[in-house]
Amino acid sequence: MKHSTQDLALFGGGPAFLEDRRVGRPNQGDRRLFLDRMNQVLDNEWLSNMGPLMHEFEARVAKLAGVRYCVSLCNATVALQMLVGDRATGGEPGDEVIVPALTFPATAHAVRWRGLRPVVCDVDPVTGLIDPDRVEALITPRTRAIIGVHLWGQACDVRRLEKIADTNGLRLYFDAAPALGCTHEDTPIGGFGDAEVFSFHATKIVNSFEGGAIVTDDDALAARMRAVRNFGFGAGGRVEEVGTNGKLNEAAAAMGLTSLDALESTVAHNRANYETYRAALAAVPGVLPLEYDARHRNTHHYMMVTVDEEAAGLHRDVLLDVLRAENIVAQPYFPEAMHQLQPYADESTVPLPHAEALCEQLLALPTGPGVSADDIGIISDVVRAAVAHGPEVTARRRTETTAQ
Ligand code: T4K
Repeated sequence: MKHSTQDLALFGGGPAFLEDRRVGRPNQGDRRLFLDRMNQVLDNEWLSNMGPLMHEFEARVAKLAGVRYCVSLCNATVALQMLVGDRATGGEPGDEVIVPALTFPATAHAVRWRGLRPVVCDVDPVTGLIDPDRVEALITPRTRAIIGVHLWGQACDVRRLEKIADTNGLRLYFDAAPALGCTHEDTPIGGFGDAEVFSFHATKIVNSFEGGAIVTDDDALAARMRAVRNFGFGAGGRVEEVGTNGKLNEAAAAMGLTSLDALESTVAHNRANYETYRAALAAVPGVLPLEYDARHRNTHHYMMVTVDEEAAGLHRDVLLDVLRAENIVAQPYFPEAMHQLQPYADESTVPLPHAEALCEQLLALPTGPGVSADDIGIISDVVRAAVAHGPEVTARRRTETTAQ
């Protein structure tokens, strides 16, 4: 137990952990199964270009997402670029795509990469999800599409966004990078809008080292995306689209399948961790676990809290420093809103106060199968000790940082 500021590793105490506890540790599944699959890949001598494991992975992801088509890809950023660049999005350089202010930079980068202009929209102050009321106000004659992001596995207000897109003749895409296995009410995330995008990056709930997918029920779109990921070659072997190389290789698919095998046990562990954190942090003022709408299923892959500086007596970044010194590698997801990032800083003309406030407060704590209930007890104890001495910790941190 840590009682005083002296006990904190930041000020000379022994660290709570000798080995890091991290956000984003890969869910690798059963290593023996992965190695069996890798042997199969090597025996097949088929390493990339739409191999059998890639097809198996696509079929399983499509089933999980409740859609007809899964087009697997090398990562989610390329998937978003392909959708924004699709002819159904249309648009001339400088045309606009509405994106939320609170997301990973990839969402806006994909738009800019295709020569369109990301128009940044503020978010709901509690969920951090794109706010449909504000979306409507941003639509202009140059708007071509809306991209909603299912942040932390929470479903966007999909029905309202679908209505807005329909009424205004816009394409609607969802960046579902953090939301595989989550639902909107009883419907799996994957089938909303014109298409959704998953990420299978190493840090995601299902990982394929690097990987992504476009999922959709639109057969023509799926066919075009299959062509685009393979240099534009269509089903007949002729180049039909301006393409890229977005293929998912067989080693990635082997990991993806193995990680997918472990999904349900990972979710069960995450859910238990979430409840343990909630109980352990209940009496800590100002450090509030995000509460999720119980109508939707969340995989609890991210253990998000907000740190209210006034109530906790210390800023999120000071708590982050305290935790990291203890080898608790929390993450400030996200430290800056989209319009605060250098490439987009000149573009926003309206204030985005909700996203800006959340970027000062949000913190992801370690969870996942490698983090036990005992670990959470220790992590929460450090948080409690830091908050109990919030003003003193803040003052000492400031003095030490100034002296460095
Ligand atoms: N849209 C959204 C909404 C997204 O969140 C993302 C990705 C994308 C699109 C783009 O998807 P991809 O193109 O990547 O498929 C990480 C991930 O790199 C990024 O994929 C993810 N979002 C984002 C939320 O998290 P960083 O900058 O935090 O990564 P990094 O290197 O700091 O690692 C985070 C933690 O994970 C660290 O504690 C280390 C740990 N880690 C990481 C890797 C790679 C491991 O323990 N093992 C590993 O192999 O972005």
